[in-house]
Amino acid sequence: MELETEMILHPFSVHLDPVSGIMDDADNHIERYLSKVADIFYDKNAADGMLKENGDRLVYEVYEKKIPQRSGELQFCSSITHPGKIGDEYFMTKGHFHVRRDRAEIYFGIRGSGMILMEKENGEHAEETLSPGSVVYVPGYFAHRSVNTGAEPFIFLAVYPGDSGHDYGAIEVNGFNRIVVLKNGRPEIIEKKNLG
Ligand code: M6P
Ligand code: ZN
Repeated sequence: MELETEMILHPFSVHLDPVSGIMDDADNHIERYLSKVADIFYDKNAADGMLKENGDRLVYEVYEKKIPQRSGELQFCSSITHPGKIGDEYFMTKGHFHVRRDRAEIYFGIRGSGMILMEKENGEHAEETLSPGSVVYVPGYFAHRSVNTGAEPFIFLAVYPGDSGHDYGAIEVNGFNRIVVLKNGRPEIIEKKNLG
């Protein structure tokens, strides 16, 4: 019984600034710079060129609370993907599967606008736009990546089961099958296999 009581968290609240995306009292602040995520963009020369000409850039950041990684609890974080492009491809997150593949995730849009790319291991895919006030449901088994298609920071709250875990392995090797680029003045989803 002692152990069970210890496992019960004390209720708490945090403040998530809707303009900056900063979560007060976060336990973790993850910052992903272009130099560390350059490989996720399809135009490697454009990424290299940008690094050489403009130096490093913050592509996205995440503020999260430290919640026990067990079923029953909920992980949550604020996600801020900055505006920018590598060549014609928008700034985006690395993307991941959940270690426990069946675990779902909810995104609640706070600022800016973007697209959530989702892909299953069998190739099935879906894309949803996310903007302030909208909610995207990412079912289990879908890898998910967020893309900032706007001119301001793309900020949302993410909530997912405590024991989901992040699996980057397959994504790091193969990436996603689709990318989001600026074409004819608007975001367009392109199949990577159709790129020249
Ligand atoms: C969202 C959530 C987080 C994730 C973050 C960054 O906020 O899905 O769990 O960590 O995006 O994405 P990634 O981990 O793929 O780099
Ligand atoms: Zn996730």
